[in-house]
Amino acid sequence: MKITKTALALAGLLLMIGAISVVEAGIKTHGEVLGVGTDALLGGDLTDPEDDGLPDEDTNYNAKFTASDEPAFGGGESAFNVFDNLLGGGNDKWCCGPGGIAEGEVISVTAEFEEAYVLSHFTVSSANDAPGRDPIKWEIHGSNDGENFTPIYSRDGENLFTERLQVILFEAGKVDGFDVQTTGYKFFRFVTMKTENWPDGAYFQLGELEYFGTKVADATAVDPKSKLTTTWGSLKTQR
Ligand SMILES: [Ca+2]
Ligand SMILES: [Ca+2]
Ligand SMILES: [Ca+2]
Ligand SMILES: [Ca+2]
Repeated sequence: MKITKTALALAGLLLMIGAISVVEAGIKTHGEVLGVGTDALLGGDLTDPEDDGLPDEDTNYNAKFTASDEPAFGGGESAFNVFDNLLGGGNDKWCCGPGGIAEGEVISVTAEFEEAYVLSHFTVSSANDAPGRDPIKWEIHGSNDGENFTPIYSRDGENLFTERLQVILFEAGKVDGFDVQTTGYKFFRFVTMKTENWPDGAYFQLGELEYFGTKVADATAVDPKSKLTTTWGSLKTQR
């Protein structure tokens, strides 16, 4: 009887541990849908805390931007439209890549800040048309020299977007694969490796990116592990 009771208690304990594990695992998500359209954006992100950046020119932004393709605001579906605080077609989005994404090729856009920030959360938004152009394999990287980049979050799977112009929030510690950050970075890069259309047409589009974080006092601090991780150079040579 005593053994049975002990066994039952043990079984109960194991069930409890199992249930807690499931609950803990359940907390981790692939991101939280905030809604659809410009109004669903959080606003005031690090690239433009005042939300006063001009939608079609590089004025009033608090970061320097670079991109692997179409590095401009406005004048077309240019790369920096992912920072213009707007969700819509045309000059509100970045489309459509240099004729699509070939195998081993990447499409990237980078925001450089004067000081380092520890990334706490970010939003990624789909653009207005074909879901097949949405990034399905993509990563957020951080760097302090613009050359050595450390992956912060990697996504490779089914399309997360269920609607057009949809805003999805990724919070450190709450999203599977996006741990609470301890290293600050001056550069944040969004890299797309694959869309659903790949390899047939393989066009790409993205509506908006928002980065949020806390300023680091020592901006020169570089995580030594970053030297062991993927660099832009090695990504390029894989082409
Ligand atoms: Ca501004
Ligand atoms: Ca913004
Ligand atoms: Ca624009
Ligand atoms: Ca935009």
